[in-house]
Amino acid sequence: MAGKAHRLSAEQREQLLPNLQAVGWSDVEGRDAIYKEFIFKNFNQAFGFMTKVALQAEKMDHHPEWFNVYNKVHITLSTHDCGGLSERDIKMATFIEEAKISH
Ligand code: H2B
Repeated sequence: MAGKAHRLSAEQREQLLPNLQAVGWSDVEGRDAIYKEFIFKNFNQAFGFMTKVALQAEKMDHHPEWFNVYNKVHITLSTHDCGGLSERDIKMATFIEEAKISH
């Protein structure tokens, strides 16, 4: 992804984070990151979702921290390059919400 990542400003946080909190993303304690747990019908659904997210992550050069067992996918988003939340995490979370709807 082009350009250097910057931590979200207070104004950006006020504007952007409530939308994600409303659909189940929460703040990670002790870290500038967001987290959500997804549950699917089975492993095929979960892995299909993960495949979509993985391809997008490669395109964006922005990768989730995630954990999967069977039908559960736990995702943490943060930008390592700037040590916290950036616009890249908001874009990724938004993509993830869209990818989930079609699964
Ligand atoms: N993913 C995330 N989540 N944060 C980053 O800062 C990041 C990344 N940086 N994927 C990218 C890769 C960087 O390490 C490479 C070298 O572009």
